[in-house]
Amino acid sequence: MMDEADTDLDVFEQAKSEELSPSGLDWVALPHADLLSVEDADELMRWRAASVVAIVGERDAGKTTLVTEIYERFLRGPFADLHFAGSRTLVGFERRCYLARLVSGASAPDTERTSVQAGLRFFHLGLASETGCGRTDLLITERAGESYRGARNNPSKLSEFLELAKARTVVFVLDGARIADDRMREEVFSSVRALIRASSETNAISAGAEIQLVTTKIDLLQSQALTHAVRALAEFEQRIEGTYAQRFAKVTSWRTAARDPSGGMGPAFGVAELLQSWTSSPKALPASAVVPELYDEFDRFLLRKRKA
Ligand SMILES: Nc1nc2c(ncn2[C@@H]2O[C@H](COP(=O)(O)OP(=O)(O)OP(=O)(O)O)[C@@H](O)[C@H]2O)c(=O)[nH]1
Ligand SMILES: [Mg+2]
Repeated sequence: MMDEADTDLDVFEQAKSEELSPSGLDWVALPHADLLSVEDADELMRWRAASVVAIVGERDAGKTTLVTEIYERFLRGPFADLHFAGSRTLVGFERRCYLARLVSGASAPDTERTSVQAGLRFFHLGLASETGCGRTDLLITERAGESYRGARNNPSKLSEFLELAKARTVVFVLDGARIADDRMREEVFSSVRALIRASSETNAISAGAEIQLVTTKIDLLQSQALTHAVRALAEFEQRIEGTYAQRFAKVTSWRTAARDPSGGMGPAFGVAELLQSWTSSPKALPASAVVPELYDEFDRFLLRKRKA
């Protein structure tokens, strides 16, 4: 029997296989499709008018689940009267959806905790209206809740949160699970109140931005025994809306259950309306943006085009 070392080499076959696997130099690098870095997001905004939605909230508040459930809805077809028109972060969405799917083998849907080390990242969503006219691109932030802890008592830290200055919509997420808990409710309110006050005092958020109070996990606040908690939440929302209505373009409140594990509230409860608001709120210039003096007709044409 001929052993392997004695086998003749077929040079023609070898040449053919080299043709099929060209040298590394000819390979085309595909986009990584994971979440975008700040540089990637800036690059995208240079050629597309994207709106930044900053999602701010404590650890475990339900920030990542809220965003990934929007993507999950689009996998099934149009959602919130909008069509999915593409995403530069498909892999990032898929990775974060994995634990919520049956295929993960988990006994209940879950979301992996966002890593503090990853810093600020962006999900990208391209959306088109059902009528087919007009496309909107959203850049939605992903940052670990732990990162915002330090800023509560130290307003000077807010300038490190680039997303606040860039955002046209700033979502302050209130964890419904903690609002349901008599021992934690006041801490949730005072934490969000402190962040909004500090952002307002330091001009960290553009005056043209919309501020949204979004309570997640509303499925955990449905029991009759928790009507006092829901009342306290409504009072908190009214107080914030009253205090900051003149300071920002809009202050609004929302209740969602992006993923009720019992299924009682249906998928993505309250999320469609929220998504629609992100695609239709007024355009805000970043706090730091200064429009230079415009001299010639081309500059003025650009300005008229932006306003149109
Ligand atoms: N009951 C209920 N649980 C939810 C809902 N949405 C999210 N959760 C759960 O809340 C937990 C935290 O969700 P995440 O989305 O990871 O929270 P996060 O704010 O991104 O947390 P960090 O990444 O640590 O900042 C997960 O176990 C989710 O399954 C909901 O609508 N209802
Ligand atoms: Mg997260």
